[in-house]
Amino acid sequence: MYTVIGAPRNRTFRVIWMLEELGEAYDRNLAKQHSPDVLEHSVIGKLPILVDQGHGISDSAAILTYLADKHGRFTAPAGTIDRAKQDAVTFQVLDDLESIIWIATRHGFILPEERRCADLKDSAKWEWARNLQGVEKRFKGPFVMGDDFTLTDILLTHTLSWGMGAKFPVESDVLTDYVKRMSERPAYQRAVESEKGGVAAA
Ligand SMILES: N[C@@H](CCC(=O)N[C@@H](CS)C(=O)NCC(=O)O)C(=O)O
Repeated sequence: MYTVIGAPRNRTFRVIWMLEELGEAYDRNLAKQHSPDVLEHSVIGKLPILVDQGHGISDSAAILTYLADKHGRFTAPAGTIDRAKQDAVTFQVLDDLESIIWIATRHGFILPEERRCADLKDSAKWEWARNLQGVEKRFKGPFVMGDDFTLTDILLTHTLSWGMGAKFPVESDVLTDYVKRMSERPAYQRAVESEKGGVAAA
């Protein structure tokens, strides 16, 4: 039984979705960032944390990779060319999309007011739109890496949805259709329900 630490409606969703895809049992601790339960497992205090056998693992992409490798599903095997290509797209999503939306979010309402740059959003939106083109160029379909659903689909779908929610347009029929298809997956829907109730599933 895994434990997922993380209040709802943030990157914790990625971990819940992965566990639902795997059909693995988990319970949830809805602790907030920098709370004692989080700091017990990660000195940087960020969410999410996966606790497995008493060990806390931080960083959503690392957690997804760990779970995929451990269960031998939703990833190309480590040490293969296919895995190197999958990792490259994973880092592209983190570098080119997540970093943009995350900096805009921080400057929107997270940083102390005196540290926020009010005019950053326009530039971030321009860069987001430009970088989406790069993601679309690499998108194979029906999943981002081709025929198989991988952890990179979880990262990409969550990041695109995050952007759409923050009014960062996704002007690509391929990618909007993709997000729609991914969000119709039963495991995604169960993760949404878990987020609403904040209780364990599977
Ligand atoms: N790269 C990390 C980022 C984690 C992160 O920044 N989480 C946010 C919530 S989604 C957080 O805990 N923020 C608190 C902080 O930045 O101190 C991941 O993907 O898990």
